[in-house]
Amino acid sequence: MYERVLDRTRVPAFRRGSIGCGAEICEVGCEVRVDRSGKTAESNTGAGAREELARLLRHRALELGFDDAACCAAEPVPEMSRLAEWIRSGRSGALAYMRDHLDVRMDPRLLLPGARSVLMVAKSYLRLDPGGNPVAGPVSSHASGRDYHSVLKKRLWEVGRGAIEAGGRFKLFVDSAPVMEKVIAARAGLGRIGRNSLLVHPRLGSWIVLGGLVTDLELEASAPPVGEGGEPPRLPDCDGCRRCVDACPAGAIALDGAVDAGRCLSYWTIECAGEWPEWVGCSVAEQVYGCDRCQQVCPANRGALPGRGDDFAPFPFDGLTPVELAEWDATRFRNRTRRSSMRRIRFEQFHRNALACADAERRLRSPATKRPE
Ligand code: B12
Ligand code: SF4
Ligand code: SF4
Repeated sequence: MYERVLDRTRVPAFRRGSIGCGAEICEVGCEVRVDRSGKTAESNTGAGAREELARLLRHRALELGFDDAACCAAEPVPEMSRLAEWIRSGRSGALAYMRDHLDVRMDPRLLLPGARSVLMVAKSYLRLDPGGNPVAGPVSSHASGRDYHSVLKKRLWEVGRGAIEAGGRFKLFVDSAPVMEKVIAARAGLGRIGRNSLLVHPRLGSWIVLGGLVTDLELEASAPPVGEGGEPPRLPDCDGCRRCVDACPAGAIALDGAVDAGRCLSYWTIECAGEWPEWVGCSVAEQVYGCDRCQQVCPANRGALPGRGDDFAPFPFDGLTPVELAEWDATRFRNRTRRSSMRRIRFEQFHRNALACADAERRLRSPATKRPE
C-alpha cells in the first residue's frame, strides 16, 4: 500500500526570494536552499559514504546545540495512515492546515525532488527547579522562552550547510511544513510515541521540540526499522497506564492514543482566535497559552534531563500568575513577548485566555471552594 509511484507533478513548487540570503520558502512551508545547477546528489550511495555523511551531519547537529539527532530514509511508514483516519473522524477540529497537502504529509519524498533521507533533531526545553521538578509557569513550557521555531531553524540552516558541502540539497522544517515530525522522529530512533501522542525521548522525555531536514543525500539510518511492518513501537510505559487520559482537563485523549485537536486546550488557547464555547472557558486553569498537563503526569517523564545551553532564555513569565497576566495591557504584552512564539496570538486572545485562567485561580482561592483543614 505504501509503494505507490512517486508523482513528480505533486512536488510542491517554490515561492521565490521570501527570506533572502539565497533561501526560499516553498509553498508548503519548508525553507529550502536551492542548488542552482539543478544537479541532484547521486554520488554518496556506498555504505561507507552513507554512514560517514550521517555521522558528520549528526555530529554537526549536536555541536550546534541540539540534544539529539538521528537519520532515517525519506519514505512513508504505516503510522502515517492514521492521519487520514484522524481527519475522517473529525479530530483535526478547525485546523484547516492539517487537511492541506495530505499527500505530502504522508509521504516525505514529496517534500523535495529526489528526497532520500531525513535528519531529525530534538531540542529539550525542560527546566528544573531547585527541587528537581519541571518549572511550571503560567505559559506552557515549550513557549515560555524564546520562540523555538527560530531557535531550531537557525541551527538547522547550519546543519544543512553540511549537506550542501556534500553536494546535496535540503529543505528544513520546524512545525512549519506538512511533515509528520513525531512519526519520522520515532522511525529515526529518537524515541517512542505515547498515548498522549507525543514523542518521548529515552533521556529527555517528551519535553522536546522537533525539527528536521529532508535531503536528496543518502544517509545511513540511525536505527533499524522495528515492530510489525516496520511500524515504530508505542511507548512501553503506556501499557496499563492511562494517566494522561484521566488528567486531561478537556477529555481530548482517547485510549487508543489519538488526540482530538478540537478539544485540546492547546488548540483553544493558541490556535483559536475568536469566541470559544463555555466549556473551554471553564476547563482552562493554570496556563494561559498551551497546556502541559498530559506531560506533567506522564511517568515516562520522570527523571527526564534538561537540554544543554540556555537557547530559550530569557523567560519573561517566570514567577507570574494568570491573575497578574490578566492585568497586562497590549503594550506590555508586545514588549514582554518580543522574541516569543506567543507573538503567534494577538493581545485580545492572550487577554481572553488570561482572564479565564485568572477566574479559575480566584475560584480556587475563594473560601467557598477551599477544603476544610
Ligand atoms: C497539529 C499539531 C497540534 C494540534 C493537534 C495535536 C495532535 N496530537 O495531533 C494541537 C494544537 C492540539 C497541538 C498541541 C500540542 N502540541 Co502540537 N503539533 C501539531 C503538528 C503541527 C502536527 C501533528 C500531527 O501531525 N497530528 C496529526 C496526528 C494524526 O498525528 P500524530 O499525533 O502523530 O498521530 C499519532 C497518534 O495520535 C496516533 N493516532 C492518531 N490517530 C489515531 C487513530 C487511531 C485509531 C489510533 C489507534 C492512533 C491514532 O497515531 C499517530 C501516529 O503515531 C506537529 C508538528 C508536525 N508537523 O508534526 C506539532 C507537535 C506535535 N506539537 C508539539 C507540541 C510541543 C505540542 C504541545 C505539547 C504544546 C503545548 N504544551 O500546548 C501540545 C500537546 C497536545 C498533545 N497531547 O498532542 C510538538 C511535539 C513534540 C513531541 N515531544 O512530540 C510538535 C512535534 C511540534 C514540534 N515541531 O516540536 N499540536
Ligand atoms: S501518561 Fe501513561 S499512558 Fe499517557 S503517555 Fe505517559 S505513559 Fe503513556
Ligand atoms: S495538552 Fe492539555 S488539553 Fe491537550 S491533550 Fe494534553 S492534557 Fe489534554
